[in-house]
This record gives sequence, C-alpha cells and structure tokens, in this order.
Amino acid sequence: MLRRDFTKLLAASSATAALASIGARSVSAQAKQVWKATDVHALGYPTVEAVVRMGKKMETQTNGRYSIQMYPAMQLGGEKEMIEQTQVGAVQIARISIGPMGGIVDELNVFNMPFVFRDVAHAQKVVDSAIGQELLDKLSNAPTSRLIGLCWMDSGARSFYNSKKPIRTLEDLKGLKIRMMGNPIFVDTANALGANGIAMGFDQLTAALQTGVVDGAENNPPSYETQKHYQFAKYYSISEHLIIPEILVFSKATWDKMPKEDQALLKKLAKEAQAECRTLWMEKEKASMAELQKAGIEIIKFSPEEKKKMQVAVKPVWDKYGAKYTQLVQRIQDVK
Ligand code: BDP
Repeated sequence: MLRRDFTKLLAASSATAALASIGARSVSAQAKQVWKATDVHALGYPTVEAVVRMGKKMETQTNGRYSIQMYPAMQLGGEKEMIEQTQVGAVQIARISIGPMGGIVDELNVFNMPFVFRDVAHAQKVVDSAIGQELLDKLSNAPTSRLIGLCWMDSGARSFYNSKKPIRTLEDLKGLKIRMMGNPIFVDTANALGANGIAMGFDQLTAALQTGVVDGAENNPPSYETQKHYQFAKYYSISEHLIIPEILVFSKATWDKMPKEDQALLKKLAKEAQAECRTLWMEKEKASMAELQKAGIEIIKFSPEEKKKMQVAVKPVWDKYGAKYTQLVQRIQDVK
C-alpha cells in the first residue's frame, strides 16, 4: 500500500470512530438527562432535602434516565432569576416562595395576603385540598407562565426580627425599617403595621442587616436561623402575620419534551416530596428554635390581643388587593 493511501485510510477510520463516538454520546445524552434544580437555601434545609430525595427516587425508578443536580444557596441568583431561568429551560426545577410568584399568576397572590390563614395547620390543609391542586393547575395552564406547578412545600409562618429593641406590641413596629420580599402586598402590609417596608432580595439581606441599611426583616425560624440573621438582629417577635406556602416549579420547555409516563411519575414523586418536606419542616423548625434559644435570642410571643390589633391594622391591604379574591378567600376560610 502506498504511504499516501495508508494515511487516507487512517484518516477515514479515525473519522468513522469519531463519528461513532459522537453518535454514542448523543444517544446517551438523550437517554440520560441531568436536571438542574435550585433553591435559595443551603443543602440540608427541608425544601432542598425534599427535592434531593425526589431526584434520587426519580433516578432509581427510571434506571438513571433522569437525575437531579442541586444548585443550592443562591448559586444561580435570587428567586427572580431562578424563575426566569426555569421559564427558559436553563434550569428544570426551582423551589420558590409564593411571594414572587404573584407576578406570574395573579391568583397565587391570595396566599400572600396577611392573615389569610388562621394558622400553619390551616395553610397545610388548604394546599393539600382541591384549592391547592387548582392553583398548581392554574400556573401550569397559564399560557405565559412557561412553568408547571409540581407541588407545595412548607415554610411555616413569618415573624418580625430586628436589631433595635424587643417588639411586643403593634406600636413597637413604628418607624422600623423592615425588609420585605419584593411584592407590593408585603411592602403595603409592613407600612399598614406602622413599619417602613423596604423591598429587597433575600441575597442582599444579610449585608443590609449588618450595615444597618435595614433595622430588621421577617421570616420563619429556619430562615432566620440558617441565614444567621440572628447574629445582627437579636429580637424575634412571633407575630405570624404572613403564612406563605412555597411551590416547586418545573420548566415547561423540558416538560413538553417528556413522555407522558415520565411526566406522571414526576408528578407522583413531587406529591411524595410535599409530604416528606412537611415532616422535615416540623423537625427543622423545632431545631431552629432550640438553636436560637441557645444563642440567647430574645423570643417574644405576641399576645392574642396584639395579634388582633395587627389583623385590624392590615385592613387597608385587604381593601386594596382583596376584592378580586373574595370567592377564593371564602373557600379558604371554609377549609376547617
Ligand atoms: C424564605 C423562603 C425563600 C424566600 C425568603 C425571603 O423560603 O423562598 O426567598 O424567605 O424572604 O422563607 O426572600
């Protein structure tokens, strides 16, 4: 064989090998999908752990065709960015507070109204009821949402914390600069309670507390504890003015390419994650309270009378936003 021919042959065979390997790679890329999942909280936080466990089940039950890579702790940005990335399909799964979801589907804002639930147990019953499923479906079917609502997750109740003084009464909130999530309902709620509500991303809050840009914020005990906000704001007042469920959303761009059976399996596992998250949540909440006590945080319980005063004070928020949710609110209240 001429040397020239041999070189040609070699080139041809290595090209074939290269093509074969590209082919093999694309087959395996189709067969195995690694979904990106994200959450503002760190590994071990109840919502993160529930999604990690859901991913493991999905992997086992599809013989590895799907798995989840978790990007926790705001690695992919705040919740606004997380929503956008999921809508375009750069991320498949995001766990989001309903706080910023009202801008996507307005009905979801009903859960953002102050004191809409009697207590956490009531909120849990509502998300587990037909109302919960209807709202998930509303999100999935909204033509512009580009998201599938998979399930609900727990987040307890939100209470005020600050660096200045113990807040025992509604009057004590007066004039305090309090960070709220970016939704006008929350800023108006803080203002109706006499504080000075400041909308800000969760990712900016630690620095804002540290430098005194805000005097305080409001959140559930696990967020207050795990974000270490208590190191800068050591008065925690159990006001429970907002009980905001959280939602697990999936990218519609990815969903639409999945076989029906895989979609059904994911929905089933998401329902299991909802139940699992609840157990993890209850445990974590107790552990966080113990941690806060150990750290010497002053924990103040609002009296029923003060709570009643707060409920009356937020009436302007209900007057401004509540009318369009009247029927839904009635159904929520009917859940016993
Ligand atoms: C936490 C929620 C998280 C929100 C955060 C906030 O779990 O989704 O981003 O509050 O206040 O309780 O922004």
